[in-house]
Amino acid sequence: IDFLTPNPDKPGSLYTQLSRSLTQAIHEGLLEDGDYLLPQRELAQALGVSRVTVRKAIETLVDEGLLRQRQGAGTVVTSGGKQSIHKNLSVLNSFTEDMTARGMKPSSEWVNKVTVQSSPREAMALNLSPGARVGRYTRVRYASETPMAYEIASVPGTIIARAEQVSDSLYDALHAANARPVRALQTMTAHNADAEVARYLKIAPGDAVLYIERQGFDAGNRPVEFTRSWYRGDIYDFVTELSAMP
Ligand code: 16G
Repeated sequence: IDFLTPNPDKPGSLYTQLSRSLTQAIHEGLLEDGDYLLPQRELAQALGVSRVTVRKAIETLVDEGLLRQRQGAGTVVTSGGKQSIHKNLSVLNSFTEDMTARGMKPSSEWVNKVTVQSSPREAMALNLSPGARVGRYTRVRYASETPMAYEIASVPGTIIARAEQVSDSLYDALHAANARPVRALQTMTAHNADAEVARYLKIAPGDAVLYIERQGFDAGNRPVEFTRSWYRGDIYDFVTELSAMP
């Protein structure tokens, strides 16, 4: 229970600290759907804080839909609706496959689908000569009704000649062009959403997002995609399976 204990020397009121650490515990799976919290009085005692602090922290999470109070039965964890999406980093899959595997309905809202001269970044990442043509596919990616990521994918014009060839899934279009990525280099960085990204993801400017760049290579080792994605930091998390070197 120590990790939940608020510290008066740290910034933020005790109850916001407590509601934050409870949220984290739910997101990390330490507290799962259906788990009951200790009764408020016992929780307050165990944490060495007042009952008011505990009550306010719980009320905050009830408002956010992470906890529910059951008449006479106490406080239960209900991640309902705002469940985190876990992603296993070691599998090179598409957004469509990723969401389908989780029982959610993937969809996209197209922002832009064009064939243009590559920017220096794109040319560099795709190993093209400066200004060579690329297809640039800009979408807001939805999981069921929730905007999950804003994404700009660039593909060499030599791989996919006409932008209209891409309809729902980019990886399906690459597969059809015999260029589905089999290997990728990916970097992930913590960002704060700028106004544009925030608008597409329906979050507030400054909110946390995971910015991910993927450079995908096909079986012939050709760079076939350079994709920049901004995933919502509040509902999307990556899980990586690690093993010791042989
Ligand atoms: C994922 C990939 C992205 C890829 C897209 C294809 C990450 C960080 N990025 O969003 O690189 O282009 O899937 O998805 O996972 P699609 O086939 O559904 O269009």
